[in-house]
Amino acid sequence: MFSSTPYALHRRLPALEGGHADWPRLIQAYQAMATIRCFDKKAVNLQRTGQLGTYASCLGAEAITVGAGLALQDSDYFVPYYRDHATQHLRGVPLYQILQYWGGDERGNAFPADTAAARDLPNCVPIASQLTQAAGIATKAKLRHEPAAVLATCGDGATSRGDFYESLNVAGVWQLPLVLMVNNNQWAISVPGQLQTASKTLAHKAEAAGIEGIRVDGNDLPAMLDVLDYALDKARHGKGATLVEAVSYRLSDHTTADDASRYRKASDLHAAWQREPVARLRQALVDAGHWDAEQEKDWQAHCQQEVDKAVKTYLDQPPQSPTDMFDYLYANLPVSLEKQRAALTESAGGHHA
Ligand SMILES: Cc1ncc(C[n+]2csc(CCOP(=O)(O)OP(=O)(O)O)c2C)c(N)n1
Ligand SMILES: [Mg+2]
Repeated sequence: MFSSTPYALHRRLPALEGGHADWPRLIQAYQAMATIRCFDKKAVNLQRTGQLGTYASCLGAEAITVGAGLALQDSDYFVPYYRDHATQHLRGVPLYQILQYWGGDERGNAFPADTAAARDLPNCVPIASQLTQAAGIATKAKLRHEPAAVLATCGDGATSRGDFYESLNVAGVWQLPLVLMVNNNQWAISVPGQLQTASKTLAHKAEAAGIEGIRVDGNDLPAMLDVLDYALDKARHGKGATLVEAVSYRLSDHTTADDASRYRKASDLHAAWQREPVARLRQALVDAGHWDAEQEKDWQAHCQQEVDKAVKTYLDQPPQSPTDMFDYLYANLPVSLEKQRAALTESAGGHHA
């Protein structure tokens, strides 16, 4: 059971005390982390070979994004940012749809209706704007007395935006069932943490809003589960909002459109790899006798198969209709766009309309 020491970094690894660990859940978490790492590598390769658009890697964020997926319940709401591929997948979005989204295809955002993802929002490109939307969903959940939590995520750079402070403020004053989780991966594109804020930690930003702020080692999956289980449960039971700062390190470029070697020291990157989350959890499972080399080999083969299947499904999709850019934007199209849609349909000779 997690109990918060204000702003101390919560950690569980490398030592996992045997009796208290939920081994089946940790194994499931490790498998999901290995799957998303395999997916991530393939997605970057697809972009490099012209088969995917610009892609934001989640390398180094696996414990955060998988922790979120496992701590959320189906009746909760998830409001993601663009490095949350594993959470989306665990909520029910197939991997091929995640590729579709990053391939610029709106159909990737039509999450399957029979999954938890159906209540979630798609990615929001303007930094931090998703947080005010999450506060709105949390307000709805509270007014309707739903026993549900809203989890919204963002990066460290997003915490400098007005939307972030507005969301925190309203979460505090209205006691919203909101958990706001920051993936502090130390960089906002080329801006390092020390140029982002003079705040002692990002979790301290909760203080002015009158809500609880917790710092957790974002490379430590069991610690992530402790904190998210606690904060989401608190939200579901009407006990208020939490700001979670998950401290990680972005092991990738910002996106495939970036080259981090131009501003990040190779020695910093090398040091960060020593703390990376996937190997850390695997080692803890192996040390405790809950994972071995054979299971690892089988699971890696399974991951590769799943990812290859997803890539094939993605590449085999018929092209999207050009009218999708209108049809996925509004429930009722404004008159001016009706005209543009009709003109497009006409110029396309009626194809795909
Ligand atoms: C309002 C707004 N300003 C600028 C951008 C361009 N932009 C995209 S990602 C990014 C950095 C965000 O950094 P952070 O919040 O730390 O998230 P990370 O990418 O590190 O996970 C910026 C400035 C944007 N998308 N929206
Ligand atoms: Mg960042």
